[in-house]
Amino acid sequence: MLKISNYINGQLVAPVSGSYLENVNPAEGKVYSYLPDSDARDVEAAVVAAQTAFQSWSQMPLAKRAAILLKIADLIDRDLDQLALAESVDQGKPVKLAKSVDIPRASANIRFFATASMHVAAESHLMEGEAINYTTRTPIGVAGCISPWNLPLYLFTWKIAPALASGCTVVAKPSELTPMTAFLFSKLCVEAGLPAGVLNIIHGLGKKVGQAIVEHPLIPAISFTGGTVTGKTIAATAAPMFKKLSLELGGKNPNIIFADCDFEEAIATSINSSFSNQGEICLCGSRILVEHSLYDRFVNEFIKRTQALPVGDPLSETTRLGALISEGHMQKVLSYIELAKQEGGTIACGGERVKVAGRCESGYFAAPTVITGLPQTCRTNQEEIFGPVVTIMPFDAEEEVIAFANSTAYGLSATIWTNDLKRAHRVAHQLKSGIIWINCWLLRDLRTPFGGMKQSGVGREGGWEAMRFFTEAKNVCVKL
Ligand code: TXE
Repeated sequence: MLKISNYINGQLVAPVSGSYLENVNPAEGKVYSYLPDSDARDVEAAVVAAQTAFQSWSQMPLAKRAAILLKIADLIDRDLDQLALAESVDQGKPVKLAKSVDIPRASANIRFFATASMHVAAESHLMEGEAINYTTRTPIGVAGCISPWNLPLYLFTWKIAPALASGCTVVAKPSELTPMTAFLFSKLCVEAGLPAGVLNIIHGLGKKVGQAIVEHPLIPAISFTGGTVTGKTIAATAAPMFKKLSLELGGKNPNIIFADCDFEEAIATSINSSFSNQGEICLCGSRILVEHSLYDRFVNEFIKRTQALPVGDPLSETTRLGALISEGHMQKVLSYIELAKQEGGTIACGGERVKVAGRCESGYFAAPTVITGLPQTCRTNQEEIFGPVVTIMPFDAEEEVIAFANSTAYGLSATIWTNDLKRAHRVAHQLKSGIIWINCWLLRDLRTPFGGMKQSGVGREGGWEAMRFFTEAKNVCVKL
């Protein structure tokens, strides 16, 4: 069976411990490869390599640095089919989704930041007749990038691309649940001629490898996407060391449907925003709030379409929902459905594990689930489930739905469906979320700030926000 390697100082290497962890194909519930069970020793070797490489990488002419990154992006496109298949097998998502979204986005991330780096300009502030200030932005050094399992290569590249494009070198850790595409990516880096040590990828557990990266005194910046609980641990470790932190955490996003919306668009997009990637996207709208006069019609149609969604083999072209990431995660999702029942909710459809015949009979599949009849304050409506489970609740007034939408500890994204232009802006302005979509969902311009308020995170990614994160500003004041 394939053994995945770490990527340190330009070489594909085994972990120092010599130990490996099992990597499971979630659609089959079977081990299909092994990944390094790395520890602080591997991280140390990676940091030494990254520090050594920093000197030349940070000083390389921008166009040359960008050319290497663009070459990597081209190689991702060349290997689209192979990478999409690997992502689907490793993660459980439909291969069709990996091919149309995950992998194209990975190369787009790299291209976006590689070219952006050539457009960076310094700021200058003139103090009339007195002095001139100019501000330089220099790469911060070795950046630590820790990414999750839901959109593996997509989010891995979203973090490392701005770091590398800014001139930082990187020690990165993909999720131990989805190491495969990062491993294939490391081979593409070798092929593209990325200088040794510029990017180092260490596989293994969060508590060992992730923690060692966060604790390392020579890594001054940590960019993390994952759960809010892990985010808190990382912040607690990094804050006393005065590290720069970018945290993209969970969400419990409201999807607000006013009665004057375009019904067909609202319903079709809401099906996507509820169940894409099995609901394992931090931006999924998990609380659907529908204006009373439209409520019955919306719920009936939503349930009908949810029941028609094909759940099954991720490798089938017709599958809309593949497998959940792990048995543990599937149990967590199912336990929230039980909780919803205890809290007085009605399971309008779904609510159970799905058994898929044949190759996938032991896979971790759950039916897309719609729950009604719950109060806003219950745990089901307050906690992130991160699976194919949505609740639908009615509302009467605009002020009421704004209060409902803002009632959780999270504040990542929100969607508003209405044809009333003034109301759309008014509501958007009052929602405590970092990302608002009006009459659309997941329409992403990579230049825009990306991130959440409250417990959904700290800082913003995207565009210049990300480039600024990986650089240090220095102001130079010259007396005239
Ligand atoms: O993620 P973790 P988990 C949410 C979702 C999910 C919950 C828990 O609700 O059910 O989080 O998922 C690394 N120091 N999201 O536990 O642990 C880990 O190895 C440093 C939302 O699987 O946050 C992995 O690489 N790193 C989310 C990464 O953190 C540590 C996407 C994320 O894993 C670490 C995923 C430590 N102490 C889950 N412990 C989103 N925002 O999109 C773990 N890691």
